[in-house]
Amino acid sequence: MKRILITGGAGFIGSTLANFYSKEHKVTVIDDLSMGSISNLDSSANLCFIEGSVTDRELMEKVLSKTQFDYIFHLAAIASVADSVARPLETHQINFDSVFQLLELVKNNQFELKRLLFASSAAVYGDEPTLPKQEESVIRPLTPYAIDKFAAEKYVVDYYHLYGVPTSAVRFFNVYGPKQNPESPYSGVISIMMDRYKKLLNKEAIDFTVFGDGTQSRDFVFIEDVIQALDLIATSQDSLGEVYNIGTGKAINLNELVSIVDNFLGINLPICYEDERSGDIKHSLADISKVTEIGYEPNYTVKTGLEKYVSYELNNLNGEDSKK
Ligand code: UD2
Repeated sequence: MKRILITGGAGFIGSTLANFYSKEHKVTVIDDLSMGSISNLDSSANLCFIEGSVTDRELMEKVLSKTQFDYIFHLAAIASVADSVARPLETHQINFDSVFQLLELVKNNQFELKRLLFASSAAVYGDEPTLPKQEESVIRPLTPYAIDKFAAEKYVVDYYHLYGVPTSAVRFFNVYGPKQNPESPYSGVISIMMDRYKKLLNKEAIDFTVFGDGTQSRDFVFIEDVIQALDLIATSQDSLGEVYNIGTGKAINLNELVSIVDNFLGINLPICYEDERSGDIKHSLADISKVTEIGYEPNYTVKTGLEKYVSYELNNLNGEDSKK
């Protein structure tokens, strides 16, 4: 039984990872519940939840000096680019300082650790247009969020090369799936779209706002494939001190997304087209050859992933109805 620490473990990706590992392993989750929710976590005797911030040095020191972990996934972050532009200093403390502090605490306290895995972002590539993005492509971080992710990622891999702390980093492309929070206008576009479909099925008058003409494309990767990639990277020896793109290697535009779900449900989601968002990039696509070399293979196309996600949401809707 492995001992696993997941920071940000009540959020979308973190909670899915925590639920996956807690079936067979001991999982500790630290989360300040700023975006995540305890209800995302399965109730399991293997799961221990600590409410707190990764910036709280005393708390982190206590946790890391008490238990020797096998794996640490550092997913806690303020994931909103817009928030980082509005509050660069505050978000820097969470998106960068907490990582640096964690590295030091791990170096001094964790002696059995097999891997510390840090979640970075495709945001580090910025608006340089060459596609697909390879890990060695031009890095052009354009926002405090992207700068912090890139700097933190560099420290993470350097701690392996300089001090032998076993680390890896991943750059998430556009992850989607159940439990993604649609509350902010800057939440993942698929979570917002799904929210609008649910409202439409509940006969609420809504439309889905598309910024631009809907031809912008992204490499949308289903959460289950992300979990597969994280587990492979954490347990591979070849990934020590390395950074990996996590995507599918295929891109799709927003209009196509809507037509997949429209066809699946046999309804038409009303779309309201508005001006393009400033700072939006037109296209994004991952080259996933590096992670493929250690055995990753996406199991979901965007169509099969979306259909699974929609089916999950429909089951939940029916569950809510039958409770009424
Ligand atoms: C993703 C990340 C962001 C950053 C960025 C780096 C998410 C949620 N965001 O932003 O953190 O890493 O990549 O490039 O993963 N859109 C709409 N309607 C909506 C919401 C969004 O049309 O209600 C558009 C949006 O303007 C954009 C596209 O959908 O063109 C995708 O938006 P997103 O926020 O899901 O993801 P992205 O790639 O802009």
